[in-house]
Amino acid sequence: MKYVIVSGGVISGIGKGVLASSTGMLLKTLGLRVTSIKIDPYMNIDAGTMSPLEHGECFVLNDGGETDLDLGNYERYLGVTLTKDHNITTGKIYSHVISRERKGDYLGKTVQVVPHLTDAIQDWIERVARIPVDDSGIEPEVCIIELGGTVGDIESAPFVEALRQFQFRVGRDNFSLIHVSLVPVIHGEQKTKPTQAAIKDLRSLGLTPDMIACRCSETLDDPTINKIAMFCHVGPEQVVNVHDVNSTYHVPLLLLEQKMIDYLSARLKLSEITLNAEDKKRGDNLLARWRSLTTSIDESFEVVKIALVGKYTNLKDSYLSVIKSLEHCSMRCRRKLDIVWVEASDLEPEANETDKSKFHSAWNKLSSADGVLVPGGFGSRGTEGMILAAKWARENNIPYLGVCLGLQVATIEFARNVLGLKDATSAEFDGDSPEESHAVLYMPEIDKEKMGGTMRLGLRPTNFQNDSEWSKIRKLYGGASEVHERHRHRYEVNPKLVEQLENEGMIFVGKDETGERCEILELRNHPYYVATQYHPEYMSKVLDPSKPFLGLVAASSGILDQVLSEQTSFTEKAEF
Ligand SMILES: *[C@@H]1O[C@H](CO)[C@@H](O)[C@H](O)[C@H]1NC(C)=O
Ligand SMILES: *[C@@H]1O[C@H](CO)[C@@H](O)[C@H](O)[C@H]1NC(C)=O
Ligand SMILES: *[C@@H]1O[C@H](CO)[C@@H](O)[C@H](O)[C@H]1NC(C)=O
Ligand SMILES: *[C@@H]1O[C@H](CO)[C@@H](O)[C@H](O)[C@H]1NC(C)=O
Ligand SMILES: *[C@H]1O[C@H](CO)[C@@H](O)[C@H](O)[C@H]1NC(C)=O
Repeated sequence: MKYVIVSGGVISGIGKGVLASSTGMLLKTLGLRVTSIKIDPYMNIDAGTMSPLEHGECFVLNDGGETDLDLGNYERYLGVTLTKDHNITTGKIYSHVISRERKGDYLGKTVQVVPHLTDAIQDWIERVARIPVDDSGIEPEVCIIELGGTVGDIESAPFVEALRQFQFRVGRDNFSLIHVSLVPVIHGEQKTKPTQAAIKDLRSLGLTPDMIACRCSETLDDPTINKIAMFCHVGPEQVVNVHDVNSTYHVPLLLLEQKMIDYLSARLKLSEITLNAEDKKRGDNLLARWRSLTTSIDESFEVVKIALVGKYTNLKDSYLSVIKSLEHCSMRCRRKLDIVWVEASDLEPEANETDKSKFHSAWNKLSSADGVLVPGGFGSRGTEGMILAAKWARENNIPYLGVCLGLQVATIEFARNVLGLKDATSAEFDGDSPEESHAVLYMPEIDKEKMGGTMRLGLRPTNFQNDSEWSKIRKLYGGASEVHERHRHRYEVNPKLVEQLENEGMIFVGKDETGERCEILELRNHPYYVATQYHPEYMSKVLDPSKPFLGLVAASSGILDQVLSEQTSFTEKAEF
């Protein structure tokens, strides 16, 4: 196992995650199997209880783990499936050590940060790195470890110390470190001081950078590179220039141009790993597809405009996977993506009274979009606005995709305006509403009293129903009879209403394995009106976009028929 550590200095939020996943993706093009681990130096044990307002979206894994959105980045770039063990938080590690101490595993010794905590971190890394992350079930050969935060923080100190020891545990040929730094441009001059200071901090903690990746708004000048090399005690070929590019999908090619892989390859003696011809071919194929993808970004000029109707639309991080899925699909459809953010509550009639300009601008944005997306969410604020958006899309033949809450509002809208059940609502929006008005109800098997861990989480199967051959969403899935997607919900469509809804043309084409729980709905006489109870965005990959999203973007671009005819059989999975 070869380990590539990606750490950061100067400030956080300079694209360490993108750099780490791009490096992993490039190593994959050599034919290697790559996995990744994210270290988060915060005390929370998991991200499920963290506010999306503060922390961005909560990402859900196959095994139901709710994690930080960075793990999503790795899944999307590397085409892998990670588990909840692939993120290490300070809280998790401490609680692991403390519970071992309680069990008496340390035989009465004084339990300390060094060596007990640092050993626990190293053991954890070694164990998790070996977990197979793709369909082959083969142990990966390279593990990318992203160390969150910045080196030198109090928070990350135990992890830095653990990594320092780890380089000796695994040996020099098996450990390399990429440090991401920032080169600010002030009055037209590229400043290297922050980078010098960051590298000094790193060295004083016992870690030596193999590569220094410099984030800069512009291309680094040669004198800057030489200066960094000289003051940081590395060769100029070890300074990588990561300037701003058209999109983050261009970063792997930027790194490739700078021969980063050649350097890493020599440094880690990657050529000693024996690969069969098939793996090599898969790597070449991956590189070719990535190249054509980035050209398609540069060459798409026609715009597709998708209205995203949600709440807190000013906090775009809380919809990160949704945005990424839309990006993947628009690249596939060769369109430039324009997301119009519509605050759902601004669509409600009350907004017409309180703030006319917001109300009009929200409706203006909604009605000028090519397609409408209502993503998942919790709580009741803005749901009336989402219901109005679903109605707009249904009545005006505008492509619509509803995810989770988006499926529930579509059902309520249909129940109210087509079935004439004027009081239809969800048990979530109004707890005091009479039971017979519940088009959406609390999942019966779930205990209402406990808040944490009571959701239906993770990968679950959905079966397409008999007589659903006409369904566009089924065709998008290559005519599959069963699909597996990730869930995160507490409420579901009332099964008692299904027959009535279906008689009027809202067909539940996908249900869970019991045949009771509604998973996918689709309108028969509509260009594209699909909603899913699961969250398809969590499994979207750069080179293998999520199908329900692909349908939305293709229908909104007017090329759904073309995409449907190209859709390969489900068994023939995209080669990653
Ligand atoms: C790297 O790891 C391999 C196998 O895990 C081991 O045999 C080798 O000695 C290590 N390299 C060094 C320089 O320690
Ligand atoms: C960025 O995109 C433009 C067109 O949109 C293209 O001409 C240019 O070459 C791209 N730049 C890079 C670095 O790919
Ligand atoms: C908004 O309110 C005005 C009166 O204040 C009313 O004339 C108008 O019809 C309302 N617009 C909509 C779309 O409800
Ligand atoms: C579809 O029909 C077949 C045979 O009629 C039956 O065995 C199967 O259970 C049905 N599947 C579903 C999902 O209803
Ligand atoms: C990662 O997060 C999940 C849930 O968010 C948690 O259950 C798991 O223990 C975490 N893994 C580590 C290694 O901290």
